[in-house]
Amino acid sequence: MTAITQVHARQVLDSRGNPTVEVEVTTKAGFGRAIVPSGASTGEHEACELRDGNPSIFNGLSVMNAVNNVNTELFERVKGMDVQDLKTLDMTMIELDGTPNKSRLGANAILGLSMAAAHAAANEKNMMLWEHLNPKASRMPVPMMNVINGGSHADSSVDFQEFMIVPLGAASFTQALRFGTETFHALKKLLKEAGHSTSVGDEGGFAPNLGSNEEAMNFLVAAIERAGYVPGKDIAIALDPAVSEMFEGGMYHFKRSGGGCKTSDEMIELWEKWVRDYPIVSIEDGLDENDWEGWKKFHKALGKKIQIVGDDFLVTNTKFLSRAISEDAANAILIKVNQIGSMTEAMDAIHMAHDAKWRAIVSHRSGETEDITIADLVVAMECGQIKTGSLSRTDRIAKYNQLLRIEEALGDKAVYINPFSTTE
Ligand code: 2PG
Ligand code: MG
Repeated sequence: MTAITQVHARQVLDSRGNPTVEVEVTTKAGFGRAIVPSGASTGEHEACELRDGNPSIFNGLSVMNAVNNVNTELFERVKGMDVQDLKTLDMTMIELDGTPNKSRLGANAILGLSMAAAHAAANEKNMMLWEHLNPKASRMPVPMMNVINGGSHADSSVDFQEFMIVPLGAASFTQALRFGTETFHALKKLLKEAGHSTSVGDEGGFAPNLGSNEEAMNFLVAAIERAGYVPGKDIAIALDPAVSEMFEGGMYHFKRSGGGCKTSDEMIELWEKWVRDYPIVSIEDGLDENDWEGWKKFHKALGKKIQIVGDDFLVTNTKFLSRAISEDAANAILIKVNQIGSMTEAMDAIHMAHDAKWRAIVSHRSGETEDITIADLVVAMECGQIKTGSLSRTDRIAKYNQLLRIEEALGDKAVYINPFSTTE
């Protein structure tokens, strides 16, 4: 009953208008469909996103080779396999690929099939995906909502990529979504009043040309207050400056704001100052992805006060994560399914983090679609935090709407916990 009978992939578009892979998996009693996301500020050690590279077609970004790999080689291999055994399915595909970073068949091909198979397995049982993956799950995630977009996600004068609001004082996910949305609208009014543009960047957050990175922080705090909330108590701030993008020749360059450059130690000093001045609970990729010594210092300086998250630094990879755990180089990992290229490996990274008492935050990519797999994944894995963009654009809202459905399905069982209320 649970054997895979059909697999079909096609090329579709993501939220930036770039091609990506959609996969459908069919069994006798089930059907699943999934679309693979795509990043802009990608980590150096991410799994390989296979693109065709023909400059005259979709600027080289078409994914027909990955699509064909799903429809031929991968389908041939997984045909007849048990869709309920995701681990074996994923390991089989990884083995068939045979490279360390999935560069032969494409991480986008393998992940598309992996996610679609998970949906088909849930569909066979007539369950929501989260429930199929973990029927005991009850913890809803606290969202990190990226309401000001800069860096590689916008054409603005802001160097840092993501300024996020975190409604940690809400009583439920549904209420958190309201807190965040009201703050988003308050921010829009404040920006308008100050004569700034309210057009949005890749993740649906505003992308104004501000005088400095600090000005973005001041706008966030003012928006939280304007919406009637208490900064730090009801709504805190999380940052993803994604500074690997600013790192060149051993220095961090503030090119967009014209703020000169800084050394690794000076970046840590900047973060210490910001943590003193603003209600910050989390900083992701505050240093370059290869600056291991810097990360250790950074963690030593601030790891007791705030969450220090490795994204480009750890690329959802247990190899990097285990090193970071043993070297005390951070205290949390961002989980992006396409950084590693299969559901099983992403879940392994979450387990490894939790076993080490680290936090794991499930995340979207800047290039997204209507696919909502990560909303179910974060609940199933009981991570307690999700990063999935701003409060505009359907590619971001789709995940929030799915979380509303999940919270409703959980009913009285749903719990919403402030992950920052206890210091670990
Ligand atoms: C990040 C992500 C998602 P991208 O850096 O965390 O917000 O961006 O997908 O471009 O890597
Ligand atoms: Mg990041």
